[in-house]
Amino acid sequence: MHLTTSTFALVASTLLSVTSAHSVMCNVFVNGVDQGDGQGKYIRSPPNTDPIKDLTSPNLVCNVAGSKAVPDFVKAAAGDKLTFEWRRVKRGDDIIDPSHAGPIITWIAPFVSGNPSGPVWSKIAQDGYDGKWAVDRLIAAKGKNEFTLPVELAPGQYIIRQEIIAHHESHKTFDKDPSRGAQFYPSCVQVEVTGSGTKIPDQNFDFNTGYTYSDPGIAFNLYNGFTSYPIPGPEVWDAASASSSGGSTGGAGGGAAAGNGTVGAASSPSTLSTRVRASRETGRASFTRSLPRMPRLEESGKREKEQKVRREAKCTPNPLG
Ligand SMILES: [Cu+2]
Repeated sequence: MHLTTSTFALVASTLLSVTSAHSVMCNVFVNGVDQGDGQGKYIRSPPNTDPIKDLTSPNLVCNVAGSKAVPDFVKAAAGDKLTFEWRRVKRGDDIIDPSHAGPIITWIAPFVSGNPSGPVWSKIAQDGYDGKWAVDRLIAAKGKNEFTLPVELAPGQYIIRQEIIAHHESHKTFDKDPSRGAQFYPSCVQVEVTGSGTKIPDQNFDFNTGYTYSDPGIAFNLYNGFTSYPIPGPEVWDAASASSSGGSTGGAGGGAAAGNGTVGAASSPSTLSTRVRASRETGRASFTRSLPRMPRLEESGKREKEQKVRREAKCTPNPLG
């Protein structure tokens, strides 16, 4: 089969627009106050903006760099309004290609320095489709998605994971056709919560088992005259009705056996973060490593290339506003 030059150009430009049409979270606002560029600082930023499509991958949780803690935490109080900003590469760019129709879902889990995989997540916000998609609203809001931290949330360190799920290729699923499938753009932010709340999120959702290729909110056909969209996962966590964390038996994140005969937890820590840390360190040695060093320029060429991508994806303030 012969392709004309113009066909080649069309194909090339289509590929280019697709590969450059992704999005990445850049920074966070707390009650409208910009917390500054968060990439690699308080956001576990991936080295590129490629989507995750394999539902069994550990990268589905916090993207490809999600198992590495970053140095900083966003400080916010329970009840504060958080705004997460997404951009294609950097501030001042476009947001995300409108073809990437889909929901934006926000989750929380107790902080761990490693990959927060397993049944530790609770949904705290979601936006799907009501004639317009969450992604349409994201674009209209110049890349910003707002939600409120539950006022009942117990103080401590958490990871807040926000994902865009793009459905432009999810009429086929990744397990059947790896060139297709729902595209997940997960981004994880380290947040230290203050306040006098007492509730620890307890939905215990596990992305690697809770999200499936048969889920109608994942195997979703955008080109079939749909009128509604079932957002995947549980309903938003009902903090007001959740049981309080007070008392020595309140294991954070569900299944964590905090305080059960382990040295680190013996003193009945008073905050979520210390309790979680105690159970992790005593139960799972792999989580006890110290904070990772930042990538170094003099390391391998591959690392340099990743660094270059990361630098290009940095959210430098836009001088034009
Ligand atoms: Cu994309």
